Amino acid sequence: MSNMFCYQCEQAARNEGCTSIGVCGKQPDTSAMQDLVVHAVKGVSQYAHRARQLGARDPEVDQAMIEGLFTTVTNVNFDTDRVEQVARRLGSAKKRARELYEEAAARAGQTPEQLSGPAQWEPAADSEGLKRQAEEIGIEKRISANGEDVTGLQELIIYGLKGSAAYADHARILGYDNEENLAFFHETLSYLADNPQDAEQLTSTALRCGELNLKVMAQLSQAHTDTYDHPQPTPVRITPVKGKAILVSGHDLRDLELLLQQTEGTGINIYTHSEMLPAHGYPKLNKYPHLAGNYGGAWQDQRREFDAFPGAILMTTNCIQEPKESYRDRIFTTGLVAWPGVQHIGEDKDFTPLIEKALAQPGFSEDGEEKKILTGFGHDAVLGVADKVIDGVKNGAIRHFFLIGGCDGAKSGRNYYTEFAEKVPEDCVILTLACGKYRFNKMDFGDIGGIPRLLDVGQCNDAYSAIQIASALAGAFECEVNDLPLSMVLSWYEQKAVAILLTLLHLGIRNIKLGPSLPAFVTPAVLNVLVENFNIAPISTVEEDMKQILG
Ligand code: SF4
Ligand code: SF3
Repeated sequence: MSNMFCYQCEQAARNEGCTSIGVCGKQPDTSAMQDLVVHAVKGVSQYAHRARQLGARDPEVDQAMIEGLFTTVTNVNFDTDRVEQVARRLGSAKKRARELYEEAAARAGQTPEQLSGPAQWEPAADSEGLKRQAEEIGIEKRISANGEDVTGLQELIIYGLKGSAAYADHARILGYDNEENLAFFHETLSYLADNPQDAEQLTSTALRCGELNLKVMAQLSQAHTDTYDHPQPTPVRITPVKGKAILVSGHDLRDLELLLQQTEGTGINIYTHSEMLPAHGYPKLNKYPHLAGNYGGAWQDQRREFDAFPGAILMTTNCIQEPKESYRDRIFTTGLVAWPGVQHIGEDKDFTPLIEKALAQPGFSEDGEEKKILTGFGHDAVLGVADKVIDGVKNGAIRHFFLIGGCDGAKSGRNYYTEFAEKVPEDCVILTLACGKYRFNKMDFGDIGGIPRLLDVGQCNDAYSAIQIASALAGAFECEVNDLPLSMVLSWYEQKAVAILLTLLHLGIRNIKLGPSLPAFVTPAVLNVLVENFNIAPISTVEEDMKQILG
């Protein structure tokens, strides 16, 4: 057995799995503790699912499950001690869920089931004990017992749930919860706890996770638009403004809002980084005059860019990389993100240490030359000009739509997406979302009859908006989404992308092109099923793919 085994993201070593240290920087101890967290979450859900069926639930149990899953998403938490705390909290949540179940069963006059598997797990007294427990339940153990196909399918489901848990957590932070969605999380985790073997059933459950993710993304979209209004097309400055500065990365709009409030009148300018860019499109965030602009590119460039940033930095979610010494004392984490030794802003969201750090830094000494890009093309904004778009298609001004979206990453093969965007013919429109857009979002694509050729729909979770746009177009043309002049050329990196992919498959979307490489946990047998049913294909060359799409 290797020191660790993880193959949940696109960076998996040799496209097989990381076995001595994560390519992302995850250490074996952290990896083991994360395996244990996933195991513990399953145990919690075995009880919580049964309790729910008898009408009993506890928000703290639900929260522990959601946060447990989110903690193990790629590039979120690298701090073994913190992950251990999460595991221990899940131990308590399991105890609570068990009581809930047993009390509810007693009320209903039933004898509670004696549950086996993860439900039996009790946290060991010390870290070493936890590590030994983790060794017993690692992925490699399951591969030897269940084979690669079944394990891969089980993991596909877990990764989809992890992605959805991240979105559910963002919604929950804004006060949006959904009983039906939580019930599905518990039910599916409880199903996995039974170590299911039927490949067909596992595949259909994975697609049901896609359906769950659609609902969760819809809820998050509503949370965002209810709280911050519908995004509007908004020019965003991408060059610095003279003065003190804080850079905010990740996906959590609430953290950004709180920071904007706490920095009002301090003279500090706030810049968005990576997945925070779409925040500028929301009227109730953009109203703050000190939300000055967007800085840098996607997550994998952060070590160079944070180094050069003359202020303090806040990571609200993934993707964090190992901080360089040069900025280790001016980067902060909050929420579920953590890196050992990096200062963490707790649940009180008192950003004072971050603000003080920013004030002690030099800030930008002068204004950069003014340059702007556009964001804020959520479904409300795009559907607001639907008539124009539909006319454009009918009169031949718009030939085709390309959704070029997804995660960015470090692999050189990702140049494909830059090149693809460059080669999209001038009578075609590009929709984009998530952090993959940084490969091309500073290029000038011009417009077609006043409609910009590049429409930034938002964060990865705004795949919901893209789906709304596609459905509305299909409605207008009285056809299926698959029959629209629309092609999806997607890039994946972490588990939110897995969840979104499952959503698209659940919706029956065919002909997706996926890169830069296919997931290591999708075995050839499983891939065959996906190809047969959905004609999903790995990206090849830009020329070939473009020719195939446009005929
Ligand atoms: Fe490797 Fe990705 Fe797992 Fe990190 S998250 S250890 S890079 S497979
Ligand atoms: Fe990017 Fe990490 Fe996935 Fe929300 S920030 S998309 S990779």
